[in-house]
Amino acid sequence: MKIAVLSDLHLGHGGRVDGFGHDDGEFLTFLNRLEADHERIVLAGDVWETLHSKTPGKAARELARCRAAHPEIAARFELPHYTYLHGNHDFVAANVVAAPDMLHLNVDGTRLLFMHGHQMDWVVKNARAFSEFVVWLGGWVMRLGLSPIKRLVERFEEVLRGERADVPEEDRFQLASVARAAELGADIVVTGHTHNAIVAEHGDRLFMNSGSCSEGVYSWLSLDTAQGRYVHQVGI
Ligand SMILES: [Mn+2]
Repeated sequence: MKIAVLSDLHLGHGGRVDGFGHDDGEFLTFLNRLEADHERIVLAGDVWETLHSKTPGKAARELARCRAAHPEIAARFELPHYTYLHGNHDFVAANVVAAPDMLHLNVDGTRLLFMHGHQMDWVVKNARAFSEFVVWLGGWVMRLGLSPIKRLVERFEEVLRGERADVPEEDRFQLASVARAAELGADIVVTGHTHNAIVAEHGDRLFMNSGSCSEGVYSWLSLDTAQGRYVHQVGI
């Protein structure tokens, strides 16, 4: 089976705080190509940016607003080709559209585990209200056009998560994901969340991160269980 994975689109309500950064029509063309070549497309969380309202705590209303700002993409994601898992920026989708936080698949003898990845992020796990507040502040940083501050905060978050892109065996986020895969009996664990695309072997298990399909970059994963081909792709 061929499965494509996209995450961290951060589709917003339009304007300056919308980090999606793709033309909707062009993005639909990209989705057409993915659909033609993959039997299933997993949307691995942070699809919608529901934490960037002007005043905090309006996630459900914000989800509706984001969907209204990108109506064709919202409709496309409803099709049976797609499986939507929620992330921490669209946590509210768990309640509003019953988006689960994990997907297990067992195909061609390979056991796959998909999840956004906030489950392995201690800041989100232990201080969700605080992390949502930081994201909300980030919305104002974007509104005010302070991108160096945004990059600084992102770097700080990478350090908190213990990411080590250069040394997978010391990357705490990857290790926690692989440990979760071992617990749940999966051979391959697929996440998003960090916005850092990676395919890394950890013993007999494989860690994959789809990166972020936002800010004009087409970052995605292609999993071919029949061929045993698991790759990160950039571009249409
Ligand atoms: Mn996330």
